[in-house]
Parts: sequence; structure tokens; C-alpha cells
Amino acid sequence: MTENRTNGTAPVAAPQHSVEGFVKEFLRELNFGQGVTLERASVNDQYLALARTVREYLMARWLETLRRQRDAQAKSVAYLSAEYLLGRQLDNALIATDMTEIVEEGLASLGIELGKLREQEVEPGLGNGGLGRLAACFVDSLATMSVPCIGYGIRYEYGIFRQTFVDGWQVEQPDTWLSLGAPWEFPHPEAAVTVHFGGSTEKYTDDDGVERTRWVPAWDVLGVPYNYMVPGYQNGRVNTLRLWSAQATNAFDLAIFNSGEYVDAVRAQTFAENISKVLYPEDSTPQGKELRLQQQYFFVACSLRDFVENVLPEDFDLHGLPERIIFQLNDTHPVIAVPELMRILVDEKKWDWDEAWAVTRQCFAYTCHTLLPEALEVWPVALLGKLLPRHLEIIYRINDDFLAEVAQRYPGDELRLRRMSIIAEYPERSVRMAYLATIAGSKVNGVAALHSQLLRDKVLPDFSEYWPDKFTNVTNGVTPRRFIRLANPALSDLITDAIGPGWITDLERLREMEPLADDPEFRQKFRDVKAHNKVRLNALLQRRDGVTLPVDAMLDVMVKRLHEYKRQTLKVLHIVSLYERIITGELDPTSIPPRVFAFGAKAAPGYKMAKQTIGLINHVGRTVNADPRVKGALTVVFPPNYNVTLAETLIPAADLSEQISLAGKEASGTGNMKFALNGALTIGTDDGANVEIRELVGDDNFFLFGLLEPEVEKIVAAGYQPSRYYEENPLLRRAIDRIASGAFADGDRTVFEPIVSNLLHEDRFLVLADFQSYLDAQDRVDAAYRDTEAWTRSAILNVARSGFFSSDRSMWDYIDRIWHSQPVHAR
Ligand code: OAK
Repeated sequence: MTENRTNGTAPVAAPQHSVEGFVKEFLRELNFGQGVTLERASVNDQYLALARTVREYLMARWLETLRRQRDAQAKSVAYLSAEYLLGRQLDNALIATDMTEIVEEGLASLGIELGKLREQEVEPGLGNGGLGRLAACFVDSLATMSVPCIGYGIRYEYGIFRQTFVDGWQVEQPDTWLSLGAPWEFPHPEAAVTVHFGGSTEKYTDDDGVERTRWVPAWDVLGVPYNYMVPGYQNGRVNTLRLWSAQATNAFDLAIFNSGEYVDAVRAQTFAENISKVLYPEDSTPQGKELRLQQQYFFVACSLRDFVENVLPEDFDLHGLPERIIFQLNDTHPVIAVPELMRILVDEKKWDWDEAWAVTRQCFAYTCHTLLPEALEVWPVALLGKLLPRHLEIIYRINDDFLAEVAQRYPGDELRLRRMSIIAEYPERSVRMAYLATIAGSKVNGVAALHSQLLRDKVLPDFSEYWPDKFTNVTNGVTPRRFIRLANPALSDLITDAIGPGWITDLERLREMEPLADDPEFRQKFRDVKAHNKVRLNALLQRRDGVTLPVDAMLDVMVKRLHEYKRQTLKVLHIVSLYERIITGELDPTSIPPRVFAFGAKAAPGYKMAKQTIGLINHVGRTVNADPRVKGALTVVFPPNYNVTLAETLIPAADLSEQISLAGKEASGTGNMKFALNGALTIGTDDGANVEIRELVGDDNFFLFGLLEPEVEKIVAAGYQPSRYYEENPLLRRAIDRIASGAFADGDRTVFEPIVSNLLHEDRFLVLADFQSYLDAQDRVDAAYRDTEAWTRSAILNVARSGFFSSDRSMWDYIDRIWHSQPVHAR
């Protein structure tokens, strides 16, 4: 141990990078960290000791990264995100340190299987879906690219709920991810930050005779930082993710204690701790709850305070803030940071308003992740004013100044002022957070080319006319470390054998595989990889859920949050239609390639239609799987609790990727990228990043169907009537009638009546309008799949041509177009 101790300025040294060095450290952690001997250690003891050992290997790099960053005084990115959907940490740390083989061998020498310990880790599910997973990919990429970044967020005590099925219906259980220990986090209670809420504001005259306003809050909470390592891939760099946990302040408790009200004091503590208690499980549909606004303000107030007071040098002149930081707003959840920075500069630092605004508007940039009007956050003025009265005043002032500017540019255009105001008047007076973000942000971006275009044209047209240069696009990406190297070791080895290991940090190099698509021997190896991944998936599902799949069938996968715009119902109609045609004798089941339809999806607990759809998928699955007439031809599987961990086994096994949202509704999608990179072909609409995937992989290697976005607009404007499609298309009618007949609900016609009637009379997302086109595309899939060699060739081309979808590339785009920051190299 002594060799690891230093005089306090130089960082510690990592343990020896060898099997013996690892074993020594592991046993030390087991004995001294867990307090058990090897023979008495539980699997959890072993896992915790292993995690702590692995993090020791990262520690020296972490401290060194922080030191270099401080010395370089480089511009940092502070990624502000209410969600991080990280996935398991152990394997990622192992590949980052290149320790997998050493650890495997070391553990084996002690009679322990690494795989067993991997399974013990509970993933931190601190996000709902795309937006949270994207944040996790981005911080991974920045660490790998040696770009200074702090990810700021919330350490929810309960992450996204654990989904179970009872009789096919979703039932939610709390996600107790911390209950068996949290070896990857470093709490720093001594560095807690106080956050204020409520109260009122008052005017006063300061010592210089200037009229000022101050906030007199009513209550406060403590934000305790928990640090997590974000290791770069084999580059000696470790960035920091800092998640805040809410605790009661002493002052808060004391006042009540002194009044002798013990029970109230404890309740007060619970009240404070509620703030970081649980992740809101709504994906893209904000509920406007007060606790949610508390969460948002809580984490950004902590983060701004932390950056200004702890990350920057003590005597730092905040006029230089834009040279040192860019706060990237991950959607509107952290936008309250804008008035918070203004409050710090104007009220606390006593700057002039204009001076403060000039700095503030250079420090933020805003990414929008949606197109759904119902997903755009608005906070009722009454609620915001009650919780953050000073911030509301600041927002009003920002708005007044902005509208005065607009009025100057467009004299007399009253309607435009109303349209562009941060304050909406109907249905109730409220703050439009996307407008505030757009006005304050130095840049505004969408997350795929089509999305950015629609954001300019449809969501924020007045703003894009006003500031055409403010708007830009950065197409999303995914980290190749987690989603290829770690999730698909067999494919990774095949690629590395073919083109060397450089692709892992330079994904465009996958292009070098293109010629191999024409090599029959390589194609065979590629198929072997897929087959291996299917066997691996099957083994996992057997262990996890007790289900067995045919491993020689086409694996057709739709995994994503359950949302009407994503159209899981369209997929169900396809399955029901096939089933119905087979059992009525119209379709010979041996004439189509056998398929396994796999679903994974969580529904927001209060989203009735989404939960109905989950019930429908499971009920259709139960009927289809039990029917001997379709046995071998159609199998439906819906493992509960789809999460990052399951994605890592499911995606590499897939043949077909379902990306079937209504055109113009999916901002980007990132699952679509993961599938293409793992050699699945896409059946998809012209939506989100599908557009770019198709352009890159080529029309021949993508199954396009459905209305285009302008066609959707037209049909809707003309008064869409879904029942006409039902009446005119016999296949569609038969599929819907079968559901309506109660065939999947033991004859009970009422169970799925809400879905049927919604489809026939409302169908907001034009499922019926796209049905025939989807079926035709599925016929093309079947035909293509029959030609094994051609299919494999397409699959290889999908991999080779999807290098653009690395989140490393996304990060370079952010740096070029938005942040203008620089890497700080470790050596
Ligand atoms: C969540 C809450 C509010 C607004 C948007 C979201 C969200 O998750 N959006 C998703 O973001 C992903 C990452 O950019 C995109 O790929 C998805 O298309 C989008 O739905």
C-alpha cells in the first residue's frame, strides 16, 4: 500500500496491471472492504470487491485528469441532464482499462466466474429512454475524446420502475438499485450545497445606493454530490459525472425541533429527501408536477453553484465565464438554470442586468429532443412563482427585453409578439420553457437532420426567422464501446480481425469492411456471429424469464418506450394479420420464413392506451404461441423490464429492426443506429435518423414504407378518417375484427375495445393509413430473407456504412458547431 501513497499533490499509482496484481487487490478488497474471507464471500461480496478493485485501476487516471484539467484551464462542457441511463458499469470499466482478460483469469484462479459477477450488477436506470441514454453515450464519448466535461444530474434513489407482467398487464415495482450496495459512487457530504425554495422577493438599496432585489426564501434543502467515474476508452482519461442527492438541511430541521415537534421534524426531513427520491416515469409527456420543478431547480442550482465555486479557481472573474464553460441543456428540464445564473450575477454579484445577460446568453446552448406539442414543457406561472419567485421576475424581465427587441424589428406586429412571448396566456398563464431556452441559448439544435428542419419550420418558426444562425443540427449517435465492443464481442472480434481495432474510437473506419460484403467466407463468419448471438440471447431469456426461442428463425425486434406515435400497434396488426391468414388457410405457414417477433417496452404508469397496448401484445403472443397451426412459423416474445442490460444482448441477435413511427414524430431514435451497427436491416418510415440511415446504407439495404411527413400533414389537414381504410382494406378489416372479436381475450370483446375504437375513430398517428404499405414492405423483407447470401451482404453493408452514427462524431459536431471547446490530452 505504501507505494500508492504520495505527498498529496502527485496522484496515487494504480495497482499492478497483471493477474497477480489484480488477485492481490481483489482479495484485499474482499477482506478489508467487505470484511469476508474468500470461502465465506457471497456473490454480492465478490461483485462489490471486484467493482472496488476495478475502480482502483481508474483512480489514478481520474485524479490525473482532474489535475490536468485544472492546470490547462480549458473550456469545459457542463452537460445538464435530468436523466442518465447508464447501464451496467463493471464491463465498461473493464474494457476502458483493458482489464477483461486479466480479471477473467485472476478470478478463475480463485474459482470464480466473471460472468456470474457481471450478472450481479443492477444497472442504474436513472432515465426513461432516448434522452437519458443519449446523455450516457455523450459523456462516454467526451471522456474517450479527452474533452473536459462534467455531467450534472440527479441521483434518484429509485430509477425507472421495474416492469413486471401480471396476466399480460404491466405492473410497476420500485427500482431499488442501491439496495445491494453502490460501489461506483463517491459521496461527498462535506461538499453539500444549499438550495433555496419559496418565499418572496424584496427591494432594497445597496451600499452604493443602487436599487436592488433580493430573494427571501422560505425553505431550503442540501444537495449532496455523488461522483461517478466516466472512463475514456483506453486513453488514460476519466471524466466526472456528478449526481445530486437531496437531504434536509440542519437549519430546516432545527427550527422545528426547537418547537418540540419531533414528528414534524422527521417529516420535514422526508419532505426534503423526496426531491431526489424517484425518477418521473413519463417519457416525453410532462405532468407539470410541483415536485418535478423542484427536482429541476434543485439539480441545476447545485450544479451552477458547484461549477462557479468549486470547479473554477477561487479568484475567477465571472466575466470570463463563457471562455470556461458551456452549459448544454438536455431538453428543457434544466432551463431554470438560465434565470438562476442571472440571479447569481445580478443579485449576488451585483452586476448590471445587461452585463449579466450578455454573459449568460453565451453560456448556454439548448438541444430539443421532441416534436410532440404535448412534450413541450410549460410551467404555470402560479406554480413557478410560488416555488421560485425571484426566478419568475427574472423570466418576466428577460421576456420584456426580448419582446421590446422583437417589436423594434416588427413594428405593430402584435400577433407575433404574442406568439413569441415566453409567457403563454392560455389555457392558463404559464412559462414556455422551450422559448426561454431558445432566447437564452447561444445555439439551438435538433437531434437529426429532419428533426432540426421541422424544429425550425414547425415548432419554432418565428424564432428561426428571427435568428436563422442560431439553429443547427447535430444528428445523434451511440457509443461504439458499449453498443458494439461490449455488447457484441463476437462481431467486434470479427471486425478487428478484418480491419484492426482502430474502429472502436474511429467508427468511420468500418467502411473498410465494405469489400468484405462480397466475400462468401466473410459472410459465413458474419452469419456465425449472428447465430452465436441468438443462442446467447436464448440462454439469457431462459435464465431470466424461462422462455425458449427457436434460434433458427428471423429475429424481428421492436424495442423502445411504448408510445402511440411509435406505433407498436402497427406491428401487432402485422402479426395478427399473418396469424389470421394462416389459421383461415389463406397463407401456408411454410411459405414464409419463420419469425420471432420480440418486443421490449415500458409504458408510463398513467398512460392508459400504452398500457392497453402492452396487454394486447402479451395476449396476442399468448394465443399465437399456443396455437399449433402457426407453430414454428410465428413466435411472439415480450420479456418484461426492457433496459440497457437487456438491449445489450437483444440488439446483437436481431435480424430486423422495427423503426415504424409516424413520419415527423420521432425526433431521431438511437435504437435504430444500434441495430444497424450490429447488422440488422431496418424496416422503417422516413422519420428521424432513419432518413440518414437509409441514405448511408442505401435503399437496397433498407425497407422503407409509409407516408412521408408532408403527406401526413396533408391527410391530417384534409380530415383523416381511419374508418375508410378499415372499410376499404379487407386484410386490415380482418385483423382489426379479430382483435375486436375477443379472440385474444378468451372471447371477451370489451377488453381491447378501447384500442379498436381508438384506431377506427381517432388514430392520431395514422396506423391504418400506413398499414398496407407496411405489409407490403414486410413481404419484401420475407423475400429478401430467403436469399441468405444477399441478406448477409446487406447486413454487412449496414455495419460498414453506419460509422457516422458514433456518438464520437456527434460530439465533434457539438464542438464545431456549438461549444468551440478543445480536447485536453492526457499525455
Ligand atoms: C424525453 C422527455 C422530453 C422530451 C424528449 C424526451 C426524449 O426522450 N426524446 C427522445 O430523445 C432521443 C434522443 O435525442 C431521440 O432519439 C428520440 O427520438 C426522442 O423521442
